[in-house]
Amino acid sequence: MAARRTTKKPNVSADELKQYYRDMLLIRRFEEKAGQLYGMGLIGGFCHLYIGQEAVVVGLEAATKEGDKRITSYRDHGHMLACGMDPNGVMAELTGREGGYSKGKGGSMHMFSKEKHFYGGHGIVGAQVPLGAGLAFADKYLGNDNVTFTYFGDGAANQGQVYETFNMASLWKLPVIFVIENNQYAMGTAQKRSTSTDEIFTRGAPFGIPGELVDGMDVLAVKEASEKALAHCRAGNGPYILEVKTYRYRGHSMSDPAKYRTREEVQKMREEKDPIEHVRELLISGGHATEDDLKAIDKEIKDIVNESADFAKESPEPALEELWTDIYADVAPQDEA
Ligand SMILES: Cc1ncc(C[n+]2csc(CCOP(=O)(O)OP(=O)(O)O)c2C)c(N)n1
Ligand SMILES: [Mg+2]
Repeated sequence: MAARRTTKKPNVSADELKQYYRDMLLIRRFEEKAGQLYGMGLIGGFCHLYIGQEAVVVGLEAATKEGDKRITSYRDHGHMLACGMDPNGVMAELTGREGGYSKGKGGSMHMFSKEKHFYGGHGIVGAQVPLGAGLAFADKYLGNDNVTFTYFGDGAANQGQVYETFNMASLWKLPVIFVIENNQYAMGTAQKRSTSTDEIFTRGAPFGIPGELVDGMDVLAVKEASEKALAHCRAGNGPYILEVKTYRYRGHSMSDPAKYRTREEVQKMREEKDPIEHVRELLISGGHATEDDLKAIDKEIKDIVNESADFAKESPEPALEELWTDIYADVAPQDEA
């Protein structure tokens, strides 16, 4: 492994560090498996992998409490796993099976979990941003101290509705953290070709929303930023922006050969900035884990992912009649059993 940046000493326990390793590895291996199943024709439609970006969601989730909410774009498998959704249900949704979170009718971009406060999964770029502010509005209205994480990409950050949302969120002091997952590309367009500034986190300034830049390849830096942003929101100070700089190793989606960047660029990131390798090094060099301990974790994760793939293959296709269910909300809530 090539030399990488140093980070300050971890200010978390060995157990927490191991948990981040486990959580990031679960996302990595899950996504690799999803890529394989896609290649085998078992997953169809759109499928956007999160490989490379794992430290973003794991670091942010590490500081949350029960009741906090999350909403994101189509690159959503990592967010679901990090908030505790069942890998079997996520994988089975990818293969379009009955055991999936949307009974096999939603696919990669359309899964939800009320229990884990995960509100999707949205295919329209930027659409989840005003919805995220709406979720935060509900919590403010109810008078609790929950916070909503509203994730979107560097490309989405150029959308008009983002700024309408910034305005209202600031005006109403909504408890929302806008997380800009800056993976430096919007489909095939590099940030410098599409975006007027390389400091997207400053774009809340005209609305009075503080923002900061975070190293998204360092789970500890992300967790620290999450704690600060959460404290700001829970204290009733309104929204906060975190621009989390990261990188996706794979193409935009499974159908993208990623010809707009060089292999060397990707390789360099993998070798010098990989977020999982980073925590592995901290664990070993700090004497918190041995190679054998990490091997045992790798095996544990592999088993979970293999089980999810088996479940996703064995779960039946949705019955034909299911085509006509879950479409219109024609039942008043009190009529539902
Ligand atoms: C309103 C809208 N315009 C265009 C698209 C096509 N599209 C899908 S993803 C994407 C790029 C978004 O990039 P970014 O926000 O950086 O997110 P990333 O894919 O990098 O996570 C585009 C243009 C879309 N889905 N919705
Ligand atoms: Mg992007």
